[in-house]
Parts: sequence; C-alpha cells; structure tokens
Amino acid sequence: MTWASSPERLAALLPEGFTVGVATAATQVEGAAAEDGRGRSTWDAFAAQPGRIADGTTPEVTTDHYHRYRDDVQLMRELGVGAYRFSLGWPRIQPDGSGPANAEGLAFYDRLVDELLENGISPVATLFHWDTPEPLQSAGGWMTRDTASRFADFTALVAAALGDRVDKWITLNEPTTVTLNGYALGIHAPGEQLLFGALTAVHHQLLGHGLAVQALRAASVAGQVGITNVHSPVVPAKRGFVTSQYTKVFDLVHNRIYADPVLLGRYPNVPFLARKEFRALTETDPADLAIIHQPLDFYGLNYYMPTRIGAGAPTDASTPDGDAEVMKDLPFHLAEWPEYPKTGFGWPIAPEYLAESLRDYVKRYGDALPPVYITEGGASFRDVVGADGSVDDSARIEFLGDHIAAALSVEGVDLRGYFVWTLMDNWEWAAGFTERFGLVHVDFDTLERMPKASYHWLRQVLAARG
Ligand code: IFM
Repeated sequence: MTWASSPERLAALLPEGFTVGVATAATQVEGAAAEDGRGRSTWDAFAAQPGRIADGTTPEVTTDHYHRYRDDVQLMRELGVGAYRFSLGWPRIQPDGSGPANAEGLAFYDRLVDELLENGISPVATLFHWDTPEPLQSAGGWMTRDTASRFADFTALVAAALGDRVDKWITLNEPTTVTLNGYALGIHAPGEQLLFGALTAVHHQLLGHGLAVQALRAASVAGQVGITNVHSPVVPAKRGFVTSQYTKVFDLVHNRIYADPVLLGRYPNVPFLARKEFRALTETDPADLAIIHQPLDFYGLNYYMPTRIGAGAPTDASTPDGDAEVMKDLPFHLAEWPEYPKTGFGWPIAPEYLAESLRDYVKRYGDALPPVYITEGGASFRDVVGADGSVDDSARIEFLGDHIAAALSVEGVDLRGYFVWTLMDNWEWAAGFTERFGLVHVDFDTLERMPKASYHWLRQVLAARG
C-alpha cells in the first residue's frame, strides 16, 4: 500500500470545503433505452453495428440506474460523498434533438435531483456526455454548425426545468475524446475516420459550449457553470526537432485547441509542419471565438494518463481506447510507458503527471484560470469477486489515494474537488462491460451492486475527515 492509501493520512490532506464526489454518464448507466419516449443516440446506432463494441453489448440496460437511482443515491449517501456528477441524456429529454422537451424524460432528472438534495448530495449535471441524438448525427453531428445551436436549445430546456436546483453545470464532457475517438479514429460513435479533418468538430463543440453558457446565464441558473476536458501531458519519446514538433502537434490536438479558446479566447499557434491541417480552426470567424470565450465559474479537468509521442508512423493500430487502423496513416505514434504499472486498459499509472497537468494550467493560463475541479479520475482493473462476494481492489485504492494526494500537492492552483470515475461498474463505451472502473461491483446478469474494498476505503477517508 502506498503512503496516501492510508485513510487517515489522505483525510488529513483534504482541505476544508474540498468536494469529493463520484461521476457517471447517462449512456453508461441508465439503460431504459426505449422507455418513456427516449430517442436513439449516436451510441445506440454505433453499438448496433457488428464489431464496434468489444463484447457486442449495447447501452440498452447497462446498470439500470434509470430504475434503481434511489438505491444508487443511498450507496452515495453511505459512502459520504458531497456531490454526484451525472449527465442529462439528450435523446431522453429531446428525442429528436430539437423541439419541445419530452416531459417523461425530463421528469427522471427532476426526481434524481430531488433525491440527491434530500440526501445532502450536490447535483452536478453534465449537458453533453457524447449522446448526440441520432437525427442530429444523421445530419452531420458535430461536423455541422447547426448542432451547436440545437445544443443551446437543449440547454435552455433543461435550464428552465432544473436551473433552480442543480449546483454545477458542465457544458461538454471531454470534447477531445469525441473528436479523436469519434471523428478522427472511428473507434467511438459516430465512427468517422477523418484524422485531421475531424478538427471541424472541435470548433462546433466549442461553439456549442459558448452558446450553452449563454443559455444558462440567460436562464439565471442558480448553479455555477463550467466545462470539462480530459488533459494528457504530452512528452517526446526522444530528443530531436521532428519528435518535438509532433509532440507539440499532439499537445495541440489533445489539450490546447480546447483550453486556449475557452480560457484565452484564441486558438493556439500551430507548428509550421501542421499549418494546413489546422486551418479549420485557425481560419475561423473571430466572432465565434468571442462566443466560445465565456466567463466560467470553474474549469473541469479529467486526468487518466500522460501521452508519449515518437516520430514515424505507428507499427500497430493500438490506441488507449482500442485499435484504429487509420492511425497507421499518421507520421507519429503513441510510444510506450514501460516504466509505469498499468491499469486494466493498459494505461500507465502516473499520478505525478496529474500534478504536472495542474502546474501546466497555472503556468499557461494564470489569472484566466478559474477554480479547478478534477471532474474525473479512476482506473479499470480486472477485479476478482471472492467466494464471499467481496472485491479486493487494492490497486484502485492506491490509484485514487496517490492521484488525490498528487493533485493536492500542487501549489498556486485553486483546486476545489475530485470526482472519482466512477460510482459503479458500467458500460465502458467501445469496451462494453470488459473494463470495470467502479467503486461498486455490478453483476451485469443480475444487476446486483456490491461495494468493493475501494468503496469501503473511500468511506473511511470521508468519515476520518470529521
Ligand atoms: O468512461 C469514460 C467516461 O465516460 C469519460 N472519461 C473517461 C472514462 C473512462 O474511459
């Protein structure tokens, strides 16, 4: 066990008022995919295509949170977390992606928010966690500018219904992942393989973010407003000009082209060798940047792992989230991290890079950086269920303790909280049910929930806080 996996030691590090929460997303936990008027999302369509999901499963049932949310809120209450980050299913609320709200769909979130508040847990709502309604996807999804306006309309609908009770609003979750996995590499919905052509989807997502912030402010929502992206510090595999240029390009693609326009109101400078590829961003209308650059109450950062870049085309198709043959067309590759232990997904466990991410944000954005929440952090492991039903996931305990402690070690950042990904094992996108990230084990046949050792550990940490 590492130093920070002692509950007492970790509890002593947590500043007063620091939020410890858990996070989920609608597609991954709700199920009830055809109930109460819910429409289809791009992920329903993607999962229905043969070969797209590792175990051939779909978002149809997942953990059935839609029906079991009361039990799940009790699990959170017993755990002692202060906040629950969930996402509002766009096709559940607006089945076609436009027009009036589906009252039954909206009523689910109304019940969920009230249940959380009655149990002393702050509701943190993500507006877009990847579930573009299928009709909007068929019209081009985020490659189409109109999707940004439809997203603003959706935001206005939910702001009117929940704006008096939601504590924090997150416009987009991980636009990086949507762009890279969904539009560039084709391993997530909608399955496009556009490589740098996917950058058009960046601008439209960010425009959607800006318009959504405006819609939330226009509705005078009581809660705070922010955005979440996944940050991966990018480092070169070796010295040399070419490797350093590709490292910069990947840093832009993964991190800067999102955070810079949101926090600074401009797209970053692009290395000469990639000027042409980034035109979809660098030649945009400055009026759009003014919309994207909205004052925010907080910035959400998800952190899982760093990235190492080597020059030269990849020799295999592997990416952190699955194989993408199209990767081989790139002039650089994602290099290994042999010096670190790995999660079940094979991701390097490197908490010092979370600290590095925060230091980097402070340095790059200075006063433009609002208070920060780590809105996701966690790890998948091949958990083994013991004969008595218990799951001894000590690797997850170490992961969480070390990452929270690393984040808290950084000076000069106004860090307000850490949300564990995730409350319970769920449907991990293209990996289906093969990667388990939860504090609570879910038997996907019976849907029975069984707290793992990491759940009991976090409960001890939070209890020891006093
Ligand atoms: O499960 C995902 C989540 O939806 C977004 N962030 C990364 C998690 C783990 O892959």
